[in-house]
Amino acid sequence: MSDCLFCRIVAGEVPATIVHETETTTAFRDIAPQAPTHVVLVPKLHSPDAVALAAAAPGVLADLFRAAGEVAAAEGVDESGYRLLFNTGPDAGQTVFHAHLHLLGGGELGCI
Ligand code: DGP
Repeated sequence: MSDCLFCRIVAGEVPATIVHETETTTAFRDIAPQAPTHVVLVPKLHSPDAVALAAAAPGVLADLFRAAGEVAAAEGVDESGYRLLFNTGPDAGQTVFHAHLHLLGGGELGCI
């Protein structure tokens, strides 16, 4: 989708600091980090949110979690711990309507 920001990052049309890439997933640093390590993992396939992605392509959703584990290890937060979350819909604070998994870590995170 040409008007989707994350599709444009995946396509290399919008610059981002890519930290990891697989056949189905691109991971890049969040532009407004909420933790010392804050990486956003997106499926290359456009889907508006995680639930829609689960319905359309569950294997790609699983790939996102697999890639998250690889990013956590590469970022050195796999032992200390990290948070994975999907904001789903406006009330949850979702601002980009292309499914994306936040990986937050690098320090103690507040409880939710
Ligand atoms: P959410 O609020 O869950 O929709 O998360 C969207 C995230 O995307 C938010 O944490 C900020 C990040 N973001 C928005 N625009 C850009 C951008 O142009 N580049 C990068 N790297 N991150 C972005």
